[in-house]
Amino acid sequence: MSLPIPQPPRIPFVGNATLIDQVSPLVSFNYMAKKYGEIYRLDIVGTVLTLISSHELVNEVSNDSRFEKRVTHGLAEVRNLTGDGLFTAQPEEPNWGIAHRLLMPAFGTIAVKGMLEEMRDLSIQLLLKWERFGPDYIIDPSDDFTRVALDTIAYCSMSYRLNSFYREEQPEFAVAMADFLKESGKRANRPGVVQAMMRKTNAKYQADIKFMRELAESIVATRKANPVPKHDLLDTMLNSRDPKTGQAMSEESISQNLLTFLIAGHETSSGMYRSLRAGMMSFMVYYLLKNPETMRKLRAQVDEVLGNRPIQYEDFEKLPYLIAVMRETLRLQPTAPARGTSALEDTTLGGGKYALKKGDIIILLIGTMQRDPSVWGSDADEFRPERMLDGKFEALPPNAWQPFGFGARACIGRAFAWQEICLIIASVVQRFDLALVDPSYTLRVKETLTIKPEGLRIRATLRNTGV
Ligand code: MNH
Repeated sequence: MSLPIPQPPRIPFVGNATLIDQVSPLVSFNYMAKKYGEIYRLDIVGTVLTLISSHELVNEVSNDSRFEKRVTHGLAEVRNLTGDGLFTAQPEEPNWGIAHRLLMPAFGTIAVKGMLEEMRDLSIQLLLKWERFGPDYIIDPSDDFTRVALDTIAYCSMSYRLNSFYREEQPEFAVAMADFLKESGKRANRPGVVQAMMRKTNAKYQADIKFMRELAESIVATRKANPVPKHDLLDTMLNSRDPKTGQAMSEESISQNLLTFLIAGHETSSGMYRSLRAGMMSFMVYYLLKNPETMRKLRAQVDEVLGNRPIQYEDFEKLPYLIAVMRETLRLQPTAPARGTSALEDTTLGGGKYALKKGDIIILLIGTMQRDPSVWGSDADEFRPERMLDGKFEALPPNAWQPFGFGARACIGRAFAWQEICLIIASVVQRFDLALVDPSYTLRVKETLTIKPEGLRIRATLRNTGV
């Protein structure tokens, strides 16, 4: 006999929809996980979600032979732009397999190593900005990290310069993307009749899609007409073949995937376009400034390995403390804090305890899971990179740390993000003394599960090291 899955009381027609905060749904989801436990159900205007948050259940669901990603709700609306591109493809769509097999090597560590100098080009723009504005300038780290992250992916994927550091405002493209994503989320919660009447909103939505599509298509067309010896992701997509079927990617699929790279490394909970990497780097800076002993250890390692020369690929493996800080930051603040999957057949969870039906949608609350005391102990909420040092990290139970998703549909950009963040944070620590503008600044409880440290402001003073 299976146990009933807890569910808050329902209201006619809307079900449990009113329990979800419109600005930060994850705050509500995690609050309910505390109240109802490791598994609970919500009915959102007729769509039933099963939310899980313990390590045991997340580990069980992380199994490609029993569960698979299904693109529903807001993500299904994102298909209006990216179609069956990697991130928004349904598992049975053939273009997913073609793009996945063809692109895996292009996102592997060897290929990403070849992008180091392109990444450095953009990281230097950030370093120079902080240096030239000087120690009195108040930095919004999340803003400048967004500039560097967005420009880096546009440059490395299609050799396109967004030049965010040379403008006050976000590039037009980033604004269109943010508006598109925000509207996609809203559309998912609107009845069709209401949607049809919103003529102005719909026209703006279509215009944003058209603008982004045309930009991507023109970049592809220009490259096709004038082949240049650039080994970027666009080059790979135009010139490689799927090793399994021998097929090339269609031009449409190439455009959709270029746009996918800009979306998939992005978060949707703030109104702005913000990269997951920008969020992660901002949280790293926050934790380093709040934990001076950690900052001291990191600085000592960076100084010892790099001295005053620019970081090289070979240095990354000599900075295990930096890696531990990155892992621990993504544990406490996974910038993609939830993912969805679905049951392939009728099944049970927790050793027969909970019954699931084929097709049931399961939301994995990764942020809560990565603080499960049964894995992380009683200091699970504390920032302690020592627990992530080599050896200890490898000895963790499977899927206890899962900020990049799982299995076939796991993040393809992981090595890319990792290298870029190593490069930027090591260079920042090497070059600057950082300080909080308001030393009493703390992450507000309500915001710990949103994506960026709201209101974080810092100053950067050039160190006297000759770098
Ligand atoms: Mn990324 C999928 C997290 C950076 C491109 N990414 C995922 C998933 C998570 C994730 C979680 C799984 C989503 C799901 O199950 O529905 N990604 C991250 C994080 C960072 C990140 C935490 C940075 C930090 N991702 C990037 C970057 C790129 C990228 C950078 C592109 C260059 N991610 C992807 C793509 C997918 C993905 C593409 C979809 C892969 C697939 O389904 O085949």
